[in-house]
Amino acid sequence: MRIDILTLFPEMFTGPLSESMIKRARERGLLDLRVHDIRDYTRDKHRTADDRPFGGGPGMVLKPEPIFECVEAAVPKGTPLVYMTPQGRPLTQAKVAELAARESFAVLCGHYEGVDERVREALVTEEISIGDYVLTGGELPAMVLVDAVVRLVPGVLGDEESARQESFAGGVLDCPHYTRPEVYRGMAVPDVLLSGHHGEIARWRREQAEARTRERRPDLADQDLTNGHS
Ligand code: 4GX
Repeated sequence: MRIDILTLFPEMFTGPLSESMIKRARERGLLDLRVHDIRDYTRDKHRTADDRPFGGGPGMVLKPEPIFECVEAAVPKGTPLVYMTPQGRPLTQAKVAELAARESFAVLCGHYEGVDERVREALVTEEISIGDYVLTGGELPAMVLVDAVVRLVPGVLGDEESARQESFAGGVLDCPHYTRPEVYRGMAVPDVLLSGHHGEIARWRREQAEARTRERRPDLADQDLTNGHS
């Protein structure tokens, strides 16, 4: 899978996307991640990427020219371009799965008050929000999106993890987990997990997951995406 990132702050991506799972995916050739500095596509001597809004008001707006030129020079023709913004559709695991099934996409990270509307009209194919709160830029949202998508690319996770992730896709939260010791600071592991009765253990986990979902995420519980399974 190829992912192109367009940003004014390319250094932000070096840490998080060069560790752990994403690092291994890149090393193994499963992920071709390319980060482009929008400022490299400016043509004036001050490398100006933003300007004041027409009509007045606070803040700055990303200029169209460097973004158009970056897309045209660095991203293959026809590649979908996602714009990260609080005005976008809320990100869901279903959307993550849809993106993971594509061979490539690009992500534009806005800053300041956003991008010139002509970029959205002419270049952006979909707008995605990672939640109802306001960050300083689209870089962290882009990293969240890439991380969620890349872990669904075949071969990135081991078998165990791949099986586990189906649980949330089914709309139910995870059950509690325990490891040794059996008692820690007076807190004991539930007996059923030590019983060796696999049927009872599976039932306990399912009940715990359902109770948590009802209590913490009644919105998910009501959706019932499981179609009667699990
Ligand atoms: N989920 N941000 C975008 C620039 C901006 C400002 C105003 C459009 C209008 C965010 C989020 C997010 C911060 C990214 C502001 N763009 N992105 N940026 N929440 O908060 O995706």
